[in-house]
Amino acid sequence: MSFLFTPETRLFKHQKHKVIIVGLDNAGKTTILYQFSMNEVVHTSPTIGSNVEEIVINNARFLMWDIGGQESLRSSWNTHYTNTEFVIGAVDSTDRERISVTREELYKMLAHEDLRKAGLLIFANKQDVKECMSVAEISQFLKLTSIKDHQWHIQACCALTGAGLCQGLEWMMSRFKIR
Ligand SMILES: Nc1nc2c(ncn2[C@@H]2O[C@H](COP(=O)(O)OP(=O)(O)OP(=O)(O)O)[C@@H](O)[C@H]2O)c(=O)[nH]1
Ligand SMILES: [Mg+2]
Repeated sequence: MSFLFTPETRLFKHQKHKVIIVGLDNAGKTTILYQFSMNEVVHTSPTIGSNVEEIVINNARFLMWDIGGQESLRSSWNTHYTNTEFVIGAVDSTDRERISVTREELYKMLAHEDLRKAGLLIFANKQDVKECMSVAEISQFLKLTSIKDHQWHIQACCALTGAGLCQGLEWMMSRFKIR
């Protein structure tokens, strides 16, 4: 993945694009964040509150917020929404039991006024696990084709190896170019 990450430059110095990473607990959000920022897998424990990292990709600066996904924390996700340009929704592709909870949280979030203009990148994470849900299944469960008021994209990935993360970011970057 490292080809996307460039040393900090003075270009776009003042432009910081805010990205939030949300999803149910155990989806892999923190693992994704540190793959982006350090290009390695870190040992994680459930996030209480949030982690934030500044990441520079092709001279664009991103402030990426990884927000804890436990049930008791979800009602405060909205305190992070102001000025968010992109939402990364992390889905545990092995978690069939809670895909309907994911859907509920997704639509609650997308209805929020502060995210009206935000793009949505869904990472179907943990694709390394046998018999996980495919991108097509997750798209169907989440009814993604019904989303008309946000630009969205779903990408299969494995945060442990980093597979697919780059492609997701490339889609995100391509959206920035047209805005
Ligand atoms: N097999 C597999 N495990 C993963 C993958 N990504 C993350 N994990 C594991 O899933 C567990 C949870 O990952 P976290 O990144 O802590 O999950 P989180 O979404 O930040 O969870 P909260 O902070 O509780 O909201 C950890 O044991 C990770 O190592 C993946 O792609 N494949
Ligand atoms: Mg976490």
